[in-house]
Amino acid sequence: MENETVKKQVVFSAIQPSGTITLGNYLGAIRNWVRMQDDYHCLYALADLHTITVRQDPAVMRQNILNAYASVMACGIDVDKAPFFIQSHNPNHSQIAWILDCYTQFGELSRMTQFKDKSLRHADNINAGLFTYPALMAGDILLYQADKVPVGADQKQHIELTRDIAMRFNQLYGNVFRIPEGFIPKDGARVMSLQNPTAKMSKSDENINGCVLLTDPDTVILKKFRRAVTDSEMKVRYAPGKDGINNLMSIYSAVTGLSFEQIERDFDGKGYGDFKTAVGEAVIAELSPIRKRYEELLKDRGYIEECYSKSDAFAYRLSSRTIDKAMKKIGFILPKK
Ligand code: ATP
Ligand code: LTN
Repeated sequence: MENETVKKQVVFSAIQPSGTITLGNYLGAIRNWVRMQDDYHCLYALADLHTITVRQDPAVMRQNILNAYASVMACGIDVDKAPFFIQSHNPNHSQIAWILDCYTQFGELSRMTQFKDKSLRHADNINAGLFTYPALMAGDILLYQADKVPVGADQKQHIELTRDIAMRFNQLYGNVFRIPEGFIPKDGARVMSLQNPTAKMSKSDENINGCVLLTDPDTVILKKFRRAVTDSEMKVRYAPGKDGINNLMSIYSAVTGLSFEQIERDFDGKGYGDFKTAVGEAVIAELSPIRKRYEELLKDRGYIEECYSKSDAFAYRLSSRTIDKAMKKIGFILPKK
């Protein structure tokens, strides 16, 4: 009874359809999206507007959007509890992004590590969108008055900036935006590449062996773990400098719930080969049912359309309240409804 009177907090997060969803995206973000569905008012988005900061092939992009939508659903999102919409279907996102651009400083955007990384990787196309990307992301979150934003550790800096923008706006105009907090998991917040364990596992990594995809068949997952780069010590223990083993232990701990001490005890006297196989099998146990649901969902385009259409409408209604309020406070005259 007491619980019913406590207002549920709002959760918002999004993922870019920039390629096939990875084990990193799942452990760092989507697994928490699913876990939070019952205890919060959750709302999730496919951040397709963000993906055009990097040049996309139109046909591939269309396919990526549908595939990413189906993948996230397959992880266990129930759109009746947690609407999952497509960002570009709600024009309030582009609208708020422009507004927030005017409340975000050049210096702040210049300090974003993701901007620095991506401009190095795409030196031939350092466009204005890549630079102002964090203001679009801030708008996504602030439109829904979110309290919590479940993301991986790499997004922490963007969430901090979102808070700063919201506080700056509120200071000028009163209480328009709720100040959100990042919600970063204890394990799995930063899954590293299996081939280069000092770099983040990423959808857009060229080295396909470093990256475990949600769509990889079981045999491929096992092969990728067996080939994972490790050190020459041959002892399963978590220690500075053992990036490869530390990453495998973090993944194993995130999927089995075992502590590092327990893992060290269980693999005492065993080699890396046994450990890599165990990690691969534990990941297969987690991902294989998701892949099967994903394959089923992809066959039902009508159902996918139904899910995003009702989510789009919900997101539009909810976000219109915030955008109207923000625009009025700034001094715009709203159109007659
Ligand atoms: P891209 O390679 O296109 O930059 P990405 O794989 O980094 O994409 P995003 O769509 O930017 O994925 O991120 C979606 C969510 O997944 C975010 O919450 C992000 O923090 C999380 N995430 C991404 N990579 C990892 C990772 N290696 N470990 C943990 N979480 C991650
Ligand atoms: N920038 C994010 C994706 C994203 C996002 C958001 C995450 C776009 N809008 C709003 C949380 C909240 C990324 O993961 N690279």
